[in-house]
Amino acid sequence: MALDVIGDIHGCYEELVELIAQLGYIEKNGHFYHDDHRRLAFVGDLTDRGPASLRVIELVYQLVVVDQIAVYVPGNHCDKLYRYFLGNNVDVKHGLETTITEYNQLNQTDKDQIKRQFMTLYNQAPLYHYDKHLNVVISHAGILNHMIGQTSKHVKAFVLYGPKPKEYHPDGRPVRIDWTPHHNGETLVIYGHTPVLRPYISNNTVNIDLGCIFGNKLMAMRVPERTMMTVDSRQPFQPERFTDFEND
Ligand SMILES: [Mn+2]
Repeated sequence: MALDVIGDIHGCYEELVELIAQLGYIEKNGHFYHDDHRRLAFVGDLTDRGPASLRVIELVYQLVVVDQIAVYVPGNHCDKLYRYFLGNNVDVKHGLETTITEYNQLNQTDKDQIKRQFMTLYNQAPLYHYDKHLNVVISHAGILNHMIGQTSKHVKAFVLYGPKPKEYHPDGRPVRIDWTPHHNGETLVIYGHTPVLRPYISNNTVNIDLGCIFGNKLMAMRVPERTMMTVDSRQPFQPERFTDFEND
């Protein structure tokens, strides 16, 4: 079945709704469907930094768990929110504070519901999604060929965060490492995690995180067609947040 893979959303609910409609998904009587029986796939990082993280959780829960026309793999921001909801001691920063502020404004019933939806979504999610027929892997920060099929701690760290950083920017953010020169398989890898201004295509991998949260675009890549669809961000443009692997 054909897939429409969507990049990092980070609470950009309006852009997500627009993109899903543009892709041909229709809501009828509270349920989503597509005339051509296509399915959506999310590369993770649903929440944090953006204006409506909780509405994104509700919509993705609806698409994945209720209507079952989407697959979702977690991103590092999802993993952190999950650990927060488990009651673990996590730092409420790097964007998590916006999601928690939204959450704390809810009454207890709504809090319980959103938490239950997110935990269900996360618990049913694979670390990455491998579609044998399309020969594609959807993984938040990418994956190396030899890791496909594995779920070790090391693989989990890689699919959530990518390669371990060796350097940091002055503001503490890690300098992202390009792992794609080491991908040498036949399997197409679609991932996000590192905001780029244009889809970054390298060795049968595509980074589709066009940094909607930093004012660029929200993007979908359709497989097997390998065509792109984008909507413009409604957020302020922050050019310093984008990595340029091609010209680095
Ligand atoms: Mn992200």
